[in-house]
Amino acid sequence: MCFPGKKRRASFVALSATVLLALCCELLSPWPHAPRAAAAAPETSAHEINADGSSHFGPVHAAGLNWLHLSSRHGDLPVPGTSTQQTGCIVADLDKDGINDFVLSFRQVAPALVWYRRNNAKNKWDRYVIDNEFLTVEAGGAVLDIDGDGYPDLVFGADWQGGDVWWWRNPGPPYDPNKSWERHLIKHGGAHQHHDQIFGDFKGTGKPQLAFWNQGAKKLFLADIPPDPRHAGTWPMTEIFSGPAGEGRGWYAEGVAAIDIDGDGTIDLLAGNYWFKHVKGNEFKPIKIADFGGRIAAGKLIKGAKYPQVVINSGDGVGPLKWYDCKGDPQNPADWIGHDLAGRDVIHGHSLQIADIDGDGNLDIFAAEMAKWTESKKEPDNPNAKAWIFFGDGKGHFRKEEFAAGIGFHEARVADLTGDGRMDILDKPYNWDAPRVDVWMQQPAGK
Ligand SMILES: [Ca+2]
Ligand SMILES: [Ca+2]
Ligand SMILES: [Ca+2]
Ligand SMILES: [Ca+2]
Repeated sequence: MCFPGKKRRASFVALSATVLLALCCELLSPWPHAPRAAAAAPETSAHEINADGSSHFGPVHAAGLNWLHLSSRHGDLPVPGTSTQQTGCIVADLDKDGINDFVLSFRQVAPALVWYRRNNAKNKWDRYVIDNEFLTVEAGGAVLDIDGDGYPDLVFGADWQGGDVWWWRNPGPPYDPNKSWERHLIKHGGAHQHHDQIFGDFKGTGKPQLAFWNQGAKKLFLADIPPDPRHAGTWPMTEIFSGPAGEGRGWYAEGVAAIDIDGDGTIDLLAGNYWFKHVKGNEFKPIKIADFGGRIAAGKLIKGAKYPQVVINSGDGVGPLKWYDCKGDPQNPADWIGHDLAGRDVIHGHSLQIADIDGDGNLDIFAAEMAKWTESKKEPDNPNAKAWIFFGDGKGHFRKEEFAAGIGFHEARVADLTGDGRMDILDKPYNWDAPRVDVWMQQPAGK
């Protein structure tokens, strides 16, 4: 706002004039100054405030709600690392203190995984390493207490450069910020790339299985957790689907979710543009929901509906953002009716979350675009990338509100990161302005 017409800059330089002007912007802001996670931002994190708000830190009004925008760019959170390719982002209460923490993954240089441990007493996050080594970790990731010791463990897979899928054992407290967790193999070698995993008891065995895409094989696998997983080696796995799943030409199938779609009381797997009805054993019937696949999420967007609704965003491609409703037979693809949300194609819509963001009791949809994905280019591919919240009324109507423009979103998460019951937004861009991590902490109304 203080720099109308100024183009977004890839790097933030420590010009004293910029620091001074940015400080003036802060002082002239009508917002009260809220306490920051870091009292004094280092000089190198001086920022410019652009007309599109892309680097507007501190208290912001967005999508009709009040947020405190914190960023590693502003010294509010520790910098994730040195990798400029940030892949996965997972929210979980890893230390079981009742407040969510989050995990980021990388694929360019070590470390492979870090977690941000919430320290509410100090209103900040501390960065802990999960794996200090270099691994080419892909986007996705899943959380489950795999070894049954009470602490949630983590799963991620290798990208196009590797055939492994790993799990890391949460050691439990006391945590050492520099000590890597035990890493174990779920899948070793074979076809490369594993973008998206999810746990669920899709076979009705009483114990969750791991469903994951293996893009290099163009297949969806289901793996059983072996007894004594710390000493068992790789997991037994079965292919449950093969072929395209709504991806654009030249792209790959992706996206997983889990919900009881047909209301029979058992959890169902959703992947790409399908849901999968369990037949028996390792046999599943794929049922097409949409023409386009990508990021997929599901929930009761319509209160009292017989079946939950499904939302699909464009993921690693360009396509529609639609929610799908079934009033007939969920096993009949023709009974799934799509309704457009964005009013245009969404460009690399790699963020999609369903949550009651404003706390009115009705589920809302958060969806956002990437600003940059081409690694060889310096300038963003999609400089005016948008993030939206679609506020639901619980009856199938959505009010579209812009949340951000000009900020790269990738694998953004909506979760209460502070334990105050209000939904916050977590974003780590893929390679836009990376390394970087941002949090928008939702503030009480009227503040
Ligand atoms: Ca925690
Ligand atoms: Ca565990
Ligand atoms: Ca709501
Ligand atoms: Ca919160």
